Amino acid sequence: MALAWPGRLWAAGKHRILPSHLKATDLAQMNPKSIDNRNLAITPLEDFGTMGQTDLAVDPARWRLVIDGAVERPLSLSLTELKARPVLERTVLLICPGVFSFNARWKGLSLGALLRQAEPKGEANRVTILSVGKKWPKVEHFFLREVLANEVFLAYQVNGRDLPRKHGFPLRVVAGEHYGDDWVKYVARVTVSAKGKKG
Ligand SMILES: Nc1nc2c(c(=O)[nH]1)N[C@H]1C(S)=C(S)[C@@H](COP(=O)(O)O)O[C@H]1N2
Ligand SMILES: [Mo]
Repeated sequence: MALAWPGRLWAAGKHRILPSHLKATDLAQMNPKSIDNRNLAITPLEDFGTMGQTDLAVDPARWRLVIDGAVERPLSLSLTELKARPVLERTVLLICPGVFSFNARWKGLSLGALLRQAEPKGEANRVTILSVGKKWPKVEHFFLREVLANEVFLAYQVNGRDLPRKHGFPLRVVAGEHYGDDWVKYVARVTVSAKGKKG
């Protein structure tokens, strides 16, 4: 047992390790940058909340993940190709601020490794992730450095099941240091660029 005093919040760098008696679904008021979920139980799938788009139908046989922008070698990969890559599996807490939270086991792959394969150009420092939907895709920006460090990755399974449609089938962002808003569902495209600032 790591916790000698039940209920005490220990400092782990800037992240407080939350005690195991806290329920992952009661943490919607917390800031993901300040907490550590290592002692929390996994939330069952039926207790997950959803936010925003929940009903996009993606045909996995036609879907591709495109990597483009400031890279030497743009990539286009099928779901089968992505699932053949080394697996990245982590328990990460999602917080939709003030609305819901849940702790899940996400299984997928390293976007950082994909980007290394695509070879970002020297000046590149930003990664933009877009969802499917030609007219109004969801668009979120990350630092290249956090993607290369696997702080941001891509998941095709949650709690041992293929990602349900409402949670972004076939592929979504997992970004434990970010609020849920940045966890793009129905990912289609990753564009690398060089910008002075995030956003
Ligand atoms: N494509 C897309 N991704 C999205 C959204 C959306 O509306 N469209 N909503 C975001 C928000 S605000 C949150 S909190 C999380 C919620 O993920 P969930 O619906 O799987 O719980 O998805 C994020 N990703
Ligand atoms: Mo959200």
